[in-house]
Amino acid sequence: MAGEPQADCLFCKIVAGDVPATIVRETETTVAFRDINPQAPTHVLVIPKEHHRDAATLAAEAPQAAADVLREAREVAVHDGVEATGYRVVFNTGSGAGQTVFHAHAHVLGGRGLNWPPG
Ligand code: IU
Repeated sequence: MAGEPQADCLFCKIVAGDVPATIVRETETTVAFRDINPQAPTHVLVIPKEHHRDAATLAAEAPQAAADVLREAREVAVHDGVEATGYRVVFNTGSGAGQTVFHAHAHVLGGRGLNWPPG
């Protein structure tokens, strides 16, 4: 069923507390934790607690949770003090775009200059 935890999903295990992560913020519907391989001084992943494979599926199946993730992205930027200077929110969607973990997540990147277009 849509949103149910998946036994083989790393991020579902982080939500359950079965895999450790450096948690930045947690709400009723989301968890934000530091990326294990940071690409910027602030690199935090915001995930819905429910399992949805990518941002497109999340938006279609659980639009309120998608909104919660976006709101939390901003809260993370405030928490890390990067909101004023600017930050980037990225949803890699599909393997061709670089998605490697198939539980929807927003990357929140900040704390350094960010180029455009991205690589
Ligand atoms: P992607 O958009 O699916 O490529 O992002 C997955 C991210 O998850 C990537 O930046 C990894 O460094 C990160 N990550 C993590 O934080 N902890 C882990 O145990 C694993 C991946 I595996």
